Amino acid sequence: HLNQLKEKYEVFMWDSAGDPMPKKRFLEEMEDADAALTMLSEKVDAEVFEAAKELKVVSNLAVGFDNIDLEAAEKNDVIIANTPDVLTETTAELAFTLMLTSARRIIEANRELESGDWTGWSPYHMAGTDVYGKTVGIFGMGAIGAAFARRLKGFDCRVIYHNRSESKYAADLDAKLVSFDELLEQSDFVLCAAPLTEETKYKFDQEAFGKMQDHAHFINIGRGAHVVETDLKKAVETGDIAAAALDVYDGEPISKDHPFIGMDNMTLLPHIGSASVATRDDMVQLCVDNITHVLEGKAPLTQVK
Ligand code: 8YV
Repeated sequence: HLNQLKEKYEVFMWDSAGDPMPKKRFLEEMEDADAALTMLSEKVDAEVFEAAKELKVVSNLAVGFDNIDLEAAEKNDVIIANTPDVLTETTAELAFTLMLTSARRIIEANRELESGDWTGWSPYHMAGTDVYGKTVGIFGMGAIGAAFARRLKGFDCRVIYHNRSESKYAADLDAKLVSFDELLEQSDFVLCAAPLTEETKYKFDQEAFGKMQDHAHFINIGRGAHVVETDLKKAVETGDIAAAALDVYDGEPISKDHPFIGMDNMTLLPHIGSASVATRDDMVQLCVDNITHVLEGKAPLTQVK
């Protein structure tokens, strides 16, 4: 896909698998750039928009765009595009994987086996909890939340959700809109699938975890900054909640010294929500198409409002 850009335009590429691009270098590269294809690791803030005099479009390889200062983009007349829809089912699958992994203590069980500590069978050995028939609360019933909820139907779950208002995605799902407190109090599993905004930032704090049931599992595929991580650690340690399953962290990547590492009732993944080969192909293609559309004077396919 990137070759399509190289055929038409002069392209500078930073190896994103290595160290993140230093801010100074980013600013230099952006000085005469017409377009930028960015990821979460690039903070596209007011300073970048001021420096990028030729910039017409920022095409973000993600559905989320909390790494981009939308106000500064608008002020500088730069179009922002993202990659919604193409990653919906893949990300919902990962959320489901996290929920089942946490419920059935898969990481803990695998650790036991691999460390040679599996000594025999007993009735409650590695006994987890069922998802079948449970109440599942979704914080952020957008496209991904709804795709997750559709999967819950096969598990005969009761689905409740919290949004600012009725979600257009919830109509055929038999999912009930509830207050944030009701979501916390009633759910056996809570999934955070919301976009990160000023309103949703650090929404899951000590008070929120305190309201959850002590057997409840918390799953996060949104953003790490939805959660006060020290509060989550305490909640899991003290038994305020049973377990957490996370794909995202407040400050990524995390190292092996992160306080969550090694905890039995934590399922931890390195932000791979949308990481299937087919979906990543689609995301990159959409990013490229969004750039070419704008540079050819057309509207991008998926513009951030
Ligand atoms: C991206 C994501 O892969 O879409 C999002 O918002 O978090 C992931 O799908 C990640 O942001 C890399 O840029």
